[in-house]
Amino acid sequence: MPLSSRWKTDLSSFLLAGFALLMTTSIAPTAAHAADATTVHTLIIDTDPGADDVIALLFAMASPETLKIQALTTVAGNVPLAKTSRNARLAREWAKRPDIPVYAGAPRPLLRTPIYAADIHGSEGITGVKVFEPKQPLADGNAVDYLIRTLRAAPEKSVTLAMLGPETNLALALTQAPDITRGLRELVLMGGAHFNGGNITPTAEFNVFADPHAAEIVLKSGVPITMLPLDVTHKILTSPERIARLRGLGNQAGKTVADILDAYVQHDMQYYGLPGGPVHDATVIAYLLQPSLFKGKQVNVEVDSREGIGFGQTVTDWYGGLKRPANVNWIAEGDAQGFFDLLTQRISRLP
Ligand SMILES: [Ca+2]
Repeated sequence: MPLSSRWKTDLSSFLLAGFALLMTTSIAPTAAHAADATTVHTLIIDTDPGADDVIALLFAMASPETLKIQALTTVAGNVPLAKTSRNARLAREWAKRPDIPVYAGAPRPLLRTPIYAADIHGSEGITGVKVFEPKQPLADGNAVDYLIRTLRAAPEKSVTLAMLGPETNLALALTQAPDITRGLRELVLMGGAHFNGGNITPTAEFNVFADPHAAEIVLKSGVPITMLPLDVTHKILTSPERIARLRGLGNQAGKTVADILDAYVQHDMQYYGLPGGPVHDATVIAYLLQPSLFKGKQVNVEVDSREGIGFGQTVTDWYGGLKRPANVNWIAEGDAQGFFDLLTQRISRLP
């Protein structure tokens, strides 16, 4: 190798090393992004309804003073995309929020074979209630394009993205337009499992397992991330009294949520031997509304995206043994009664 080209190689290695160092440094969030109870969020909700998604969406749409919802974006997950999109529109209709557009996004994961969860959420994706075709259609255009366009136009660090399904839409947006991280304030996502173990394999949680490659892209994005994993959602369980309070509100939404929960929690109570069922995605909304209900820790989280027994596992370095930069505020504890009090109070506002 001539001297000049060797020098060039050394220079590019040096530059690459510098870039890698910069990237590593930028992964660490600048601060714990736990918002306080009065924080107003400009919010996009990415979702795959899903019984618990529908409850989360009603919860969020009933909180307009805190959550300025710009759009719902849908993704294939619990059921195929046409049904998750229909269910998001149903939730919008039930909450009487025609002002919120619904954009359909990715119909399948990045690389893996699509999987669904009809055994938990029913073939229509919502348990315990009759589904129908809502009046208001989808918004024109694709959710991925919507995310890119909106985040590019947004002021720096202004948009919170709540993610309630597989993370395919944001992964596609980040791949096509890496600059969109600038517009993001925080990602708050339901996903992953560490202390609890998985719910789709012994180690993997459904949202991450349904698209591990997308989760890997999102976790490496450098955007501040809060994750609500099974570790916390399996501690916030329904009880007959908690469901009865929702049913007793006297409005249609309270009855709908109670009907969905009565059917939805049966599988998990039986399978895990729990005294009640988790309402996974709704914890994301509770965290946005009242973060003091939750406790977590800044840790390094990586995804096993190799097909094998650990496929889709979130490898959560709770004790910091790997000495890698923290990229996630990992929520491990939550106030179950506080969660159900807040949910019930907000659902009472709906028709
Ligand atoms: Ca979901």
